Amino acid sequence: PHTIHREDYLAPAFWIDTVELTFDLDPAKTRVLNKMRVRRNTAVGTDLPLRLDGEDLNLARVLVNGQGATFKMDNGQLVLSNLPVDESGFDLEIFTTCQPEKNTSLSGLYTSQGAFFTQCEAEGFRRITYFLDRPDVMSIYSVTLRADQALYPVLLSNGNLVEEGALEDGRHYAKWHDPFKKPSYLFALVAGKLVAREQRIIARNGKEHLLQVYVRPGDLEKTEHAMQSLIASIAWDEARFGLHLDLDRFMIVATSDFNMGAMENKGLNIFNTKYVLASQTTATDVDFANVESVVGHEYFHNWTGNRITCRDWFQLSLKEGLTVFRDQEFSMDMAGSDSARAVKRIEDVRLLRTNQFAEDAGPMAHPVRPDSYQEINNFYTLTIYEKGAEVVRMMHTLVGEAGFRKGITLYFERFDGQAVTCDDFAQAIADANPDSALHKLLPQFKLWYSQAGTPHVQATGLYDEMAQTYTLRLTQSLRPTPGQPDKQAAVIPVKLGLLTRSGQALPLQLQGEATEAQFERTLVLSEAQQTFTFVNLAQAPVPSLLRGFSAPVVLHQQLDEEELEVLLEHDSDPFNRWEASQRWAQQIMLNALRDGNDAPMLPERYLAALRKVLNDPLLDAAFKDLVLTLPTEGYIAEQLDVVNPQRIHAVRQTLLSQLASALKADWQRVWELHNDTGAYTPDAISTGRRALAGKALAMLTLDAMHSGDSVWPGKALQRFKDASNMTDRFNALAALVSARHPLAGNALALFYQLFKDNALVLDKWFQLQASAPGLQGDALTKVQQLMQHPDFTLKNPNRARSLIFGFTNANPAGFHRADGAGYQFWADQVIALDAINAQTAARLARAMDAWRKLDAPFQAQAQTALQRVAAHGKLSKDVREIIEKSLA
Ligand code: BAL
Ligand code: ZN
Repeated sequence: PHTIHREDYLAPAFWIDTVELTFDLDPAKTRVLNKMRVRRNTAVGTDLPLRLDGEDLNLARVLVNGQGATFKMDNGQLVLSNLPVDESGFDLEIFTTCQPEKNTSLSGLYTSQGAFFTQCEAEGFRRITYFLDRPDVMSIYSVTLRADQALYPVLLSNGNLVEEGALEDGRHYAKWHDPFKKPSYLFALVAGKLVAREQRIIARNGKEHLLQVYVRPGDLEKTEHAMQSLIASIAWDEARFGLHLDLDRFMIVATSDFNMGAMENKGLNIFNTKYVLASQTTATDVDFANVESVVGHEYFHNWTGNRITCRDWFQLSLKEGLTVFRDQEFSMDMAGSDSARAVKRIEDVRLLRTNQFAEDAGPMAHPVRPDSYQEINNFYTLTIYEKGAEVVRMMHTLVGEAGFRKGITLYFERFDGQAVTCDDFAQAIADANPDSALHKLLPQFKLWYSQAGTPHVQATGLYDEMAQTYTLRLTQSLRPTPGQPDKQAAVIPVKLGLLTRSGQALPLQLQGEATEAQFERTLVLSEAQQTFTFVNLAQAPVPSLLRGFSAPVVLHQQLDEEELEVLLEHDSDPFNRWEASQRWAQQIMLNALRDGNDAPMLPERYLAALRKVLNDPLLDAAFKDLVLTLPTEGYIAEQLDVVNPQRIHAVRQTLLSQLASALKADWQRVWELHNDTGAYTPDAISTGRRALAGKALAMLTLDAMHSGDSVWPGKALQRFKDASNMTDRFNALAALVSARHPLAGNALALFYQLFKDNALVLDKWFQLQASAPGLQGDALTKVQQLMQHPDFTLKNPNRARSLIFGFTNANPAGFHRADGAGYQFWADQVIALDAINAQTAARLARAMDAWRKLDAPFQAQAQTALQRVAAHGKLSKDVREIIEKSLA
């Protein structure tokens, strides 16, 4: 397989200034006429050939300045030589056809439920026409769509509609023009029977815009939340960053067949239905929050991604890390209170620490700005997105909110309309803040872009009673990752506070500093080891380090029960309050695993602390829910060098049962206080109440399985039947299923009957069963039965993900079997899916990333399954890259 290296970047040999595309849309054979104005980039050379990318295209004609041209095909590329040597440019016309209905890869032009959609990022445009399919070639697009009027009444592309009308034979056309130059990956078209929710808005600058959310007829009433989220996103970007909507018209279109969550095509965002459709009876609170965040994310790309794009795909995090940071901040601002912001931060950190840290520790570890890849689609990763967002967040921390905004302004002053690099971004933020630590340490800070892996920080504190000082020693280290044996010290902002044993904040005065009471500050760790001495402390403090998770590192710290209790009860930083509960539970679980004890007991002190949280009238329900959630099995596995998933599961289940029984009276009180949420609104407070009520119901149902009580399972079933919203209904169903209660079977059957016509709800039904322990028999058998269900298909990514990934990624105890049957199932599905949709198959392939850390019987079985996939004759390069890196 061919590896592409960042170091080999060369500017394009030609520019394509304008593109006129004419599509005759037909599912079996679509004709594409592509007229380009091409100009040589003489800075690169005057004799280089023009090499155009193409894939799965039938080529009919190539004309240069209207004349038939000679060309050759080389490795799939169309190569034209003997082109004009100067910059005056020439007309290039290419006529091709493609077969959208045969395109199951969902990349390029494809059909879904009788409509046409495109997905061009990263390299899908080459499946539509021959082109310089790279992000640094930016062009002005004019697009004419022609199609049968009855079958495809709606014809959409980027930009503004300039003309539409009827043609012969029942066909019609629409012409679109996008006034902004863009790379090919942002091209889009949609054609089909769709309806739109519309809203006209007036922006702060007085300009009117038309907003549209297109869906299939019947789904219109589920688009209000997406529209409101879009309006809120527009207002937020104006208010927070001074970035306004630059288009007359902004469209979102939903499709049920989509590889990603959504795509930020200029003016024509295409979304997975999962992130558009939401109604209280079909979508959970989590779905509502996801719609808001993904609508925001794609909208924010309009500036960070579209107006300024990436020079090459190695710079992907330039737009993704920054845009995730922006959507995280948007969701926090929308959530409102400090406590609700902290809840969002905790959720983001949980995802990062469980999944991105695992990526950093596995065979696919790569820097935020990778150095090489075989298949770029494999690099739409948590590292690029979530760790990339943390890198931006650290810059934000180092320069402050006002400084960050200045940096963003400078970034657009310098680079609007260009394709640039991560270096360009960091330089702009630093240059706008010349007095900042970021500016001073910029070259070293940028190691966050080039070094893979998660730094570990060891913190030790020493209190000197005589001197009344507290010396904090911070030591950092970073393990080797594939291709990077030696690592350098990173720049790590450590936000911290010090507390008394009774929970009061202590003033933070460093040795040698003038007295000035600060109760929170950010230390910058930039050497392998540094010590910081705080003075004037009359008692030994309890350190609250890495507040708000100020850097994406693993923090090692010895905290005893008393210290954890102080932090959990009193820390002014809600993130670290939550973190104290997690550290405590984690210590209990890791000790049990280390000691070979599958039935540990939760200490009374820990239970008492949790009880206090649960009954604290000042804390939000959402926060309580998070504190009362034990670290996941995946997170615990992350902490271990040798992983036995069955033992982790056993230990966690034991503790969960104890949490259920020891706090039973509290759970009952919580349920009584929170189970009536009134009229449905997806705001942070109501969402938190429903989450906590759901947790209480799950705990009480679980406890009933042990105590033999039938009251709570009965209440769960009743709630399942009566619920007026999907969150409550689904939580009740999940309570029965997770507890493996006999009532679960009937409830699942009823759920199916109620929602069998709603694809997104059926996905939940598949996912819940796949991720639960088997109700009767083992989980794998259940999954295999569900594969035979008439509603199951591998061709729809959402459905495949819900059932197969729901099992391989969310059901460790079901998946990791000593007999290897789970891994063999995985291998079968990777191979089957790869023949249909390589991108989705490659995602599934990654379910085995951590196989080398598995305990002996699992590891050998996993290796056998991986080797079987590797030996398969017809693997896509997507899957091959993942499997080969896994086995390397
Ligand atoms: N650019 C791919 C989808 C997204 O990150 O928005
Ligand atoms: Zn994005």
